[in-house]
Amino acid sequence: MGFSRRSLASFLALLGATPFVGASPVASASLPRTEIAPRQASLPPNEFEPRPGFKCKAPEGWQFCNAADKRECWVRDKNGKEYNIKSDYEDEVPEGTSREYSLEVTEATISPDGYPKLAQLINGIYPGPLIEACWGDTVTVKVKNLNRNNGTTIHWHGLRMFGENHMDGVNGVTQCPIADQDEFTYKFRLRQYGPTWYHSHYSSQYSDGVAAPFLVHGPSSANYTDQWTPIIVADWYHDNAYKAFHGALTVPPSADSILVNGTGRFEGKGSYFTQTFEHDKTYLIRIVNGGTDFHFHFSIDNHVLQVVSADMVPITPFYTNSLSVGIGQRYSVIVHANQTAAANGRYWMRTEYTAGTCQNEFKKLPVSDATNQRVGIISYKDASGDPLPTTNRWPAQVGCTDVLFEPVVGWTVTKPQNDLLKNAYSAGLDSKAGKVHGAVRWELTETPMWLNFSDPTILHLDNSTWNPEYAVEPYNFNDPDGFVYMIINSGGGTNNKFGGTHPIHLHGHDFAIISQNSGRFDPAKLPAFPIKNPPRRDVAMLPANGHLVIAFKSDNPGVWLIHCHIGWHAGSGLALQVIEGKDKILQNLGGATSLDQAKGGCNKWSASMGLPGAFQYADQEDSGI
Ligand SMILES: [Cu+2]
Repeated sequence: MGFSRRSLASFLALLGATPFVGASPVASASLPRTEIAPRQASLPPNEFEPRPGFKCKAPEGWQFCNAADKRECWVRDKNGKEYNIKSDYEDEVPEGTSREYSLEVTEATISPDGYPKLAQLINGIYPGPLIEACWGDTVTVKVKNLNRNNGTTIHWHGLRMFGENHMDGVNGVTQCPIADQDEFTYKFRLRQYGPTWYHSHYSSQYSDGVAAPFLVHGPSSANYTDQWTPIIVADWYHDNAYKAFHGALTVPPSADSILVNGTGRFEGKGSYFTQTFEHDKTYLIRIVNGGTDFHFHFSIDNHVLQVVSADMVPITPFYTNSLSVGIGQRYSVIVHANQTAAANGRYWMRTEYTAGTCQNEFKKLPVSDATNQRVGIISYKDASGDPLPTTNRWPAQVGCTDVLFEPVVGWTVTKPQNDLLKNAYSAGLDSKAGKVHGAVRWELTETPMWLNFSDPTILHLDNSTWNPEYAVEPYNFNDPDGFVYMIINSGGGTNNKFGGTHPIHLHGHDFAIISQNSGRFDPAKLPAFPIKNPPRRDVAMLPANGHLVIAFKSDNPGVWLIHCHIGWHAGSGLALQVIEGKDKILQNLGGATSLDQAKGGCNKWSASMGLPGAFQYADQEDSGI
């Protein structure tokens, strides 16, 4: 098909016809409607505006092919090779451009819900600035820490970081915290596309505001006319997050309000998140759960959600009226603005939660108070009259389970390379082990994680053993196309742990979900091999007293964290480090000098610790992540 299109374009060019800018010819009436090229008359074919004012750029001779009625296509190279929704993005990534961003982490008082709080911020705002790029781009981000009392790092959540483990931004694992006045330059290639976020991995810091949206433009499995940049939905704590964590060591803290892109309400103050719809347009809405202890159900009254991607995995579209979003998970949904039900033209957007095993109940927003879990107002362009919607919610959706879906590009998962029983873990609260570092802690191995910021694992690749508190698990397997399995049971284990629901997040990989259910996993009950196209993502829910079995490809040597994304649980110690292909890591990163920046950063961090007001080890009361 690509060949015939090129031939037609060349033919038209020979005739002197203007072969339009963009992708394919519009001159021929015989072409189906989906062949209409994007309207970007002022741009050369190798440039494209996915949304007004933001430009994607491919090399000379390439042509973008994405348009409102052809979202499955992205770009064609000089030879007509097409990168589209069916491209296996693990192997095929288009050439993009280079982009640079500069971030500063500071401290300032903000009142996102009408209640002032001394927050930690990126470039002075919460959420921090959107990092926006296109599939195949290389991004360089300089992060400067201007926060006297704290270190920082920035983690690029859900990005594969293929061969870029040293850019993963986890203190104690891939680098030391960035010291006050110091900076760290992250550089990585965007091999996937879709919405995500970036956040501090320095203790509880992201809960205080060091979090921001990240968007990689690319193709979509369904068409849309308009789009929102990602919205971050999170629980917000008026207490300083470190203080809240300190409380969490005995009693889990309660959040105060729900923020949608930094807007929320508390005791009658603050405001709703607002957006406008135009009749008959279709909106690509990107939702990020950037919470600390908040699992929500997203819905818009009277509007159906067409779900097109989960985490950064494009999926066969499905419809739902309410979507369950765990912490760290991302979804793209398309909403058709086709409603006339509300006389005043306004509709509620809701983020409803389920207390209990999902999360702790909010202080002044009980789970039964559905009224105040209405967080946004969608107004049609012709809306008039009552400024508040009067619409009713969809039938109640509860629980904290993941939806099932089918990726567009499927994996065929073969049997495990590893001995399953050696990589089975129990996630839970280790009450039997008693107090560790002064508290009863959550853990994934039989030891709660406890990292020394000044001594990241990546600088000790020659070790054959590690401090048990680093919770290091070596994974040395040889077949990069083969699969490594990990069994995570909730509760139980030799320490007879208390189970719970946990959003489990793996760095550096997507994983296939092999089993996710109630009860302990029985290895005798593995499905028949090969497993064709299971759901795949980078955060999945571990059900309370149930199990989650994941399989990932051991194709990305490095030190990768897997952890619960409930901030209090990760801080308590529910994490382990996968050391993947230990002997290949350095070579994979580009040799020993690739760690020079990490080493230099550690020297500055160690020196800074003696300064008054700065972090001291005596102050440490969490795992470090
Ligand atoms: Cu957890």
